[in-house]
Amino acid sequence: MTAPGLAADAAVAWQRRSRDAAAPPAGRPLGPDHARAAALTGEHPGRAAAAPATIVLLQPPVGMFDTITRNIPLGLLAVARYLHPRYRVVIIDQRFADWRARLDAVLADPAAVVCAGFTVLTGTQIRFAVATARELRRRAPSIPIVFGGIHPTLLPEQTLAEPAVDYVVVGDGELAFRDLVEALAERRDPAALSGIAYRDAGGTPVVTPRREAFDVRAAPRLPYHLLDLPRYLGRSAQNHGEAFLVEGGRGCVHHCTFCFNSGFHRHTWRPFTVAAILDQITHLNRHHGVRGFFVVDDSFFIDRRRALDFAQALVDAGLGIEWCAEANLSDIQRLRDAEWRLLERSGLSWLSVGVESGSPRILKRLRKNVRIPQLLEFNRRIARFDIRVRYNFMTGYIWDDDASVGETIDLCLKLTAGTQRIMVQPLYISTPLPGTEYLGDAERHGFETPTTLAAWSEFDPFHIAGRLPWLGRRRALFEMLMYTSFFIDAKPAYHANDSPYGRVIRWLGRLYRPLARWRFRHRCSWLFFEKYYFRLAEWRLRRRYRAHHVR
Ligand code: B12
Ligand code: SF4
Repeated sequence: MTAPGLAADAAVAWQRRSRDAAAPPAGRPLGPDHARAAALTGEHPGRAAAAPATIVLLQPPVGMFDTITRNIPLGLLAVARYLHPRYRVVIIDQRFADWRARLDAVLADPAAVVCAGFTVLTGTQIRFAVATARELRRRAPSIPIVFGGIHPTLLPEQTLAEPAVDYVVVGDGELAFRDLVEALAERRDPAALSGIAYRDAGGTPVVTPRREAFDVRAAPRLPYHLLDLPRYLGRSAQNHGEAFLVEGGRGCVHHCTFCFNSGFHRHTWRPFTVAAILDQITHLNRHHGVRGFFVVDDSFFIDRRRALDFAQALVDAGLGIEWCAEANLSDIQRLRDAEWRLLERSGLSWLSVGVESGSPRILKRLRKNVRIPQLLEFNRRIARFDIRVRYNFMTGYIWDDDASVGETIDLCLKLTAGTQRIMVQPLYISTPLPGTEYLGDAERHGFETPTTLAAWSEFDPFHIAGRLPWLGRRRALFEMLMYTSFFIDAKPAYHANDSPYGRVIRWLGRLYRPLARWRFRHRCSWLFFEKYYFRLAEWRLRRRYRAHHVR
């Protein structure tokens, strides 16, 4: 039998290990019989006496966002919760300069490594993940390489066309990856497992049936000690001082056509319990001094009762922390003033609300259930509370015309007028992403969907415009709106850090705001120097990557 999904060298190594399977080497996890024997002899069950086998998990850089934030690699930590302590789990974050030394240390004993796993979003992360996977394959051909996360889940076959990828974990990684690791460690053929993809003996990708969604209520606490936590404290991309990621729920019941949720979570939502979210927050606050949290849950307010119970629990716990969350307007506009006051008291300092366009016609196309009059009413109400709001907008939609762009510009300026607390997310150019209905719309309008993993690596909002045929000569307009929108409100003040460079940015941002708003309103691309600010940021980022030895 040939090992599925293993590239040639790795397959040879797998077969060699399979032959030796009867006597697992010291340091390897034990099969059930050995585990029983180990329990009898008083050894730690499931582990040999020597060092446990290693699973190495890699977080590649994300792209431009690395200039302002380093969120914890939550996806990797989530899968690690079922591996540790049975295995030695090493999480390597390539956004930090020491990643290569840490990888070298792991590779000093490649035979101890059961597999290497990468987390991969669509966009820049793919480039770094593939480059590192190829290097790993060259240096340690016996180590099976696994890709997981949103992009490989949505396009498993295409991901497997990359020779350096042996397996894809499809969907929630917790149990599927645990089973795959066990199979690899015990030299079993993983072909029978659900929730994975591999290449068969002939090299054809095989995607096994998807697993049932992971029951998040059963999830044990994350093994935070696997990370060097102080590195992740501080500024975040959420326009907020500190916004440490804590999971609050998975999926979303809404049907927005551009969102990964329909392909990945299939319109379902799985909430963590209030107790579980609070437990993570309390632990992080008490033991690691974290004071600001971002509750990752695309539908946090869909169950109003749970959201308010969470707020009450925070008030009762008296931790004095701040938190922020994402919200759908239709869910939060029902909240009463007393409920907003409770949320305010609980430390809710930020809300991120998806609006997406100022045009009712476009909103209908996107199946976004936002009504502009209700949005304006909400905006007036929320101003009474000490809660900041960031509205998310995009432009460059297939159906955007002069009128709809004008409606979006007007709405952004109206919502943010005369306040430091209300902001819009930069107006990124809408990107057709895998697994979305919008990608189908885009194809019907002449968009060429990438056919390789590598081609998807160019899909980030800063570099997508050239690929969207419907933008035509208006590309410059949409790029101008994207870059200028960074400066039309108080964003620079929130994003800039306390370094001398950050202080200059903050000061320049305040000075420039009226002019940026004027440019934005009048769609003026003349003397468009904002773009160079981002070119400079990109240049600084490239230098940093080079210094970190990430290609
Ligand atoms: C935090 C976050 C970020 C962070 C970085 C996240 C990271 N992983 O590095 C920052 C702020 C930097 C960021 C940036 C961007 N993001 Co973002 N972000 C998120 C957010 C809010 C939470 C991610 C998270 O931690 N989820 C919780 C964890 C537990 O889920 P998970 O990562 O999916 O992991 C599970 C599985 O996927 C799997 N898994 C994941 N990794 C691995 C690895 C292995 C080995 C295995 C086996 C399994 C596995 O197992 C995990 C547990 O079940 C999501 C929204 C969401 N609901 O997920 C958007 C989201 C991921 N972002 C998205 C986007 C579009 C962006 C941006 C392009 C935004 C923008 N407009 O500029 C940029 C990326 C820029 C670029 N491409 O160059 C999209 C991604 C769509 C896609 N096709 O990839 C999402 C889904 C938002 C959305 N609704 O569309 N983002
Ligand atoms: S409400 Fe937000 S998370 Fe839900 S489908 Fe729409 S865009 Fe996606």
